[in-house]
Amino acid sequence: MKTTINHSDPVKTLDQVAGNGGEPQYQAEGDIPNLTTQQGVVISDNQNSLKRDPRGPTLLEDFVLREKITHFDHERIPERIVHARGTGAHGYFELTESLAQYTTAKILTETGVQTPLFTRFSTVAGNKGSKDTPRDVRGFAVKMYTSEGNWDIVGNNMPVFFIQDAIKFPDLIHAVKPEPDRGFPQAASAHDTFWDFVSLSPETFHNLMWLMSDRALPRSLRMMEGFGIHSYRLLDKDGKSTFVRFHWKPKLGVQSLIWDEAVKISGADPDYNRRDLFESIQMGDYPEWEFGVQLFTEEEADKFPFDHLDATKLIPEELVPVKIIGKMVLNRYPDNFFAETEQVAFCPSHLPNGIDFSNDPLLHGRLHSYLDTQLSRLGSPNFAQIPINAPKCPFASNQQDGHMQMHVPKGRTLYEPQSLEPGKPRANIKEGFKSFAEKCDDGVKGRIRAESFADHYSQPRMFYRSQTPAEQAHIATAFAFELGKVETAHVRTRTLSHLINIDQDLANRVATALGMDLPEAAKPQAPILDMPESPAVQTISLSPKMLKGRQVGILVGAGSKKATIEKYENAVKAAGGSVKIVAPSIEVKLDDGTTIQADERVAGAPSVLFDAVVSIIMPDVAQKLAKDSSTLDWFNDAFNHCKAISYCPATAEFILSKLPIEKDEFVTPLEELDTFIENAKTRLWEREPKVRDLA
Ligand code: HDE
Repeated sequence: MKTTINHSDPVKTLDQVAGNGGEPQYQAEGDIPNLTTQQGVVISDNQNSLKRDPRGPTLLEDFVLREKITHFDHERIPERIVHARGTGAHGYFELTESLAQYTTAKILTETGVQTPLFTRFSTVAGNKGSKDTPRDVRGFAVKMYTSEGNWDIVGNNMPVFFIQDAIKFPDLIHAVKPEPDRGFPQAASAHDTFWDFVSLSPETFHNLMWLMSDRALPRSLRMMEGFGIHSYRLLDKDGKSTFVRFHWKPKLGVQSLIWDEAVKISGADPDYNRRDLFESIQMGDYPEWEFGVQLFTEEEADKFPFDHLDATKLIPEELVPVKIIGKMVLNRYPDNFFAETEQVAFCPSHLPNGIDFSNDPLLHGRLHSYLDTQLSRLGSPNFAQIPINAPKCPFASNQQDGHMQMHVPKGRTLYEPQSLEPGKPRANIKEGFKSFAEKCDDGVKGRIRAESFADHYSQPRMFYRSQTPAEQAHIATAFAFELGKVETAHVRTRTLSHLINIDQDLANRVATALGMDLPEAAKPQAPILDMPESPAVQTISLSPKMLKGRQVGILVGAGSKKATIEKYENAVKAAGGSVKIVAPSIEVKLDDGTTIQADERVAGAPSVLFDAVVSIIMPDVAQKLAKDSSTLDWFNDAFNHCKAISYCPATAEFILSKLPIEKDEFVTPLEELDTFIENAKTRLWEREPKVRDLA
């Protein structure tokens, strides 16, 4: 609650220059610096172009106007082909347990050192201006500026990918992006071309299960797990290899939105996730993740009932536990979105000596793609010189010329070997990057998919069967929603034919919701296994019961009791949560005569933006608000989204009485503050089947 209201305008008084059509002039004065052209020439008038006569024409001679407009015309660069919409933050990585036994990479062996990093989160399908909360995979890309060169872990918030071979990637993306003839839908997989492609590519079904689950609707970027997905190698000083998969585990646990909530948030606040990241860093509540590794040998991998080189397979944490060895803290929001978040260039091929690639064919395609895409996005082979991309360790290469060289390199030679400049950098066989000396069997060249990649249903089955009943219902409902948007009947039927192989119950639920008969099951290419359940793939059980990171909306109005508002505010904050005050107006006079500034008007801050809601209003305000549909939605949605509601007598009498809100244990009167605080830490999932027709 902000109690001080300051009505004075902080902008300095402006000089009004007479005789200029009444247009005000904003002139530098005192300690305000001069505005200049890009060449440093001081600009005298930034409001009027140069004219032959006050009423025109405008003169071509006006270099100030032309420079300004020309720069403006070129202010956009191509957005990323995928992952166009994103946000990021600076922070650091700190190793807590050394992996010296497995690798020579200092970032994984020197404990206690804080390595600077930049992390960018993104959605995949939508364009740069799309919403934050579609049903989608989220990108989770981390660039660590290690003392031995940049290390980019370019991962996602799901541990598997849709396809096994890079050659299918352009088709996957063309299928999910807006359909080429009509140019829609934006940021949505719920359309024919996507389901047509995936139902013809059964390898996609494991990732589809994750996409239809709550993991595709993160409540906050701070509440997402991150996965490097592919197997990589760690190499020790003797060149011995250990396979590794990388994991980021959020300190706030994994928390998700409900689909109906996500849909409404996309209208109320399309920047929901990026605002949350910005605000949490501004508040000093720094997002944090543990860094973990799954380590395994080639011999162990040979015994897995799947091929770990196949990116559509996860390694169950119950089979190979995640060993926590470090942490990431994000503690600084970028100063400039374009310079940093937009220009950051991640490449899975950026890694220091001691870490190496596996033979995952999807990874190999990526090693080409990212460098290639930077050339067209950033427009120059010198993109590594942009501050956000530049290594923070010494670097020297013979790649010098090209667009936008920012340095002035010295010397006569630009080649190696050379003998004219003995002091110039050379390769170093001891410290330099070494690839794993892999023995290659006599193979047969060809466009071949390994037999060991043929099982497409066992892991999706494990995923579904590992979920809680609420999550299984969400998955089935999401399939029904998406397929409900598919116009072509045979695409829906084909999708059902795969779901039968995953789980009969799932297939039945989706078919019933669509009113369709089940077709014959698709023919599996390999036996389907009943793998042990893996609780680690759930969402709800990974959501800790806590208020930290969660936000409570308090509805107040004229005459509301200041002492009660403060009591609630303090209790929420003491439990680690944050508060936003919502009111019918921005300035609100309370019972003690003081005026406070609300954070939002009720019409601009629907309850979908909060994790729990409180209402402290007087009878006259309640009577008025009872006629306002956005206020009625405020309570109705909070109830339908299984949230805790704390109400005052006036709210109960004039508002709740009009709504189909059942007073269950999460709908409590104001006096029960402690109960509300406990409830606000979670959702009442048992309420969901009463308010929503789940598949
Ligand atoms: Fe990407 N991906 N990808 N991807 N990807 C890009 O690179 C690509 C894949 C991921 O915040 C592009 O700079 C191919 C898997 C993230 O800037 C592009 C294949 C995973 C980001 C590209 C994949 C990812 C990208 C577009 C199949 C998880 C955003 C812009 C072989 C492990 C990074 C860019 C950021 C971005 C290609 C598959 C994650 C076109 C060809 C698997 C997080 O190069």
